[in-house]
Amino acid sequence: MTDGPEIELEAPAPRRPGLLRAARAALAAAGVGEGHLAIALVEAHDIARLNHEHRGKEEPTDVLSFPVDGPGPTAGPRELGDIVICPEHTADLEEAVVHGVLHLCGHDHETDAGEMLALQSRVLAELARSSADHRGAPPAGGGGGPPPRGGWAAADRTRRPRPPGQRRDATTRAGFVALAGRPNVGKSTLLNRIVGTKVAIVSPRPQTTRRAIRGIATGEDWQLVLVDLPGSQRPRDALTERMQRRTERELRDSDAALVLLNGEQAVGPGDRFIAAAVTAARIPCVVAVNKVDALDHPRTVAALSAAAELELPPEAEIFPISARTGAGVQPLLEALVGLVPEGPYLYPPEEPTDLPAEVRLAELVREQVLARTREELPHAVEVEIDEIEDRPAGTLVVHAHLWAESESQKSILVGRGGGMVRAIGTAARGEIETLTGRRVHLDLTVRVRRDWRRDEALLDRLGIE
Ligand SMILES: Nc1nc2c(ncn2[C@@H]2O[C@H](COP(=O)(O)OP(=O)(O)OP(=O)(O)O)[C@@H](O)[C@H]2O)c(=O)[nH]1
Ligand SMILES: [Mg+2]
Repeated sequence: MTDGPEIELEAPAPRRPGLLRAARAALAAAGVGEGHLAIALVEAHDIARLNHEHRGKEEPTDVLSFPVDGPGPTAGPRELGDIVICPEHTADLEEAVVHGVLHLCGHDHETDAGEMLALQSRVLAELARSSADHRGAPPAGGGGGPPPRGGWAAADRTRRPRPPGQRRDATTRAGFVALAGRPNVGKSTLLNRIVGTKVAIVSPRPQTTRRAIRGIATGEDWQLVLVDLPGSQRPRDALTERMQRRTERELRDSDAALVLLNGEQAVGPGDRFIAAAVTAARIPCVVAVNKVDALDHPRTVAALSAAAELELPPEAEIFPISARTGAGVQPLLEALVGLVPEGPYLYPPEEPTDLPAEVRLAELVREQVLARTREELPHAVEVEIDEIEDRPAGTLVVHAHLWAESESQKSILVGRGGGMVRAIGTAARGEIETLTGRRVHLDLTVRVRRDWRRDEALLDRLGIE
């Protein structure tokens, strides 16, 4: 028995699932059923250095392959080697992955009689066909045309916006959109509204979102992967430092950004800081002024003109919206679709998020903690799912625990006679049942771990990158 080849993708977030698919297809085409390889996406100066060291060429290039084990017998699964790709110098990342993988598998287009490039074309055509099938798009005419190009690296930022639902040929648009905004402006509420289901938890407390949560919205011919960023703020500990670093990284790696403002509050230094970060990331952006349901007309007008004062690229449009009621969200969505590049879908259209099940469930429990606690306590609690048991009778048994930072926090969370933890458990169980459509038994325990927010190993384990 084999689990198939193991592929490590060392790409700056967000994840690039299409690259793994391309690597698997190329391995299968080369007849490699087992082995390990790594793919790294790097900056131009890194690939230029490698190109110089290994090939004596001074300039950056698109892809380099470093095979390890040859096709002969090995003691264990084959160590295929590494592929290094520079997206900045690559027109088609999928093609680069397939090219690199075929090299690692022992093919060489410089010495063969055209076999490697023929195999590469076949793999790419097959990938294009399967992603068209996946989307339910009509098959490419006659099947003989060139495979469509992948859309990640070749983002053309000058395209005119095109409203969703309006099909043009068989092309699709897809991309990552970073939701940037101060804590509590309504980023998670908006993400859930656009995705159509609860992916990110919401609370009246600032800094509710700790991880960059991706929500996937798919229309007839577009897909937006919305990255719900933790609200930007001054880093105070390892946890908030990670949240901040994550924000900067996600912004750099996104195709577009949405700067969200809270219409109920004046534009402040936090908003200006975010505007500067978005401008520095040099990605197209739009601005949305949220919570206009709570504003009268003059206040809405004032909030919109304050938004126009932010230092953002002049083409950034401004939209008044209410994430809570949905007002104004459709035109905003259409503008966002216009900002992402043409290209194939990045995730299966039926998936609303790429969050692992454990994290989604843990967040639903944490949402109930946030709803019931005050002051410092909401920030002092994290939830970890220990185990999810799938009972044959159809019940899902979820074992989880709440981390608190001190005994006194623990006793608040447990509550008199266990009342608080029971209330959290009952409400969270309802949410988990709604999400999974299963009967759920939730087993919650409260534990103390001093300074968990500074505990890098625990943060790793909790998936807070
Ligand atoms: N009135 C009104 N309230 C809203 C709207 N959108 C969000 N809220 C409320 O604002 C609060 C914060 O919403 P979240 O979606 O958690 O905000 P966030 O920006 O994700 O916050 P962090 O994760 O802490 O950065 C919640 O109480 C929401 O119910 C809106 O359109 N109108
Ligand atoms: Mg949030």
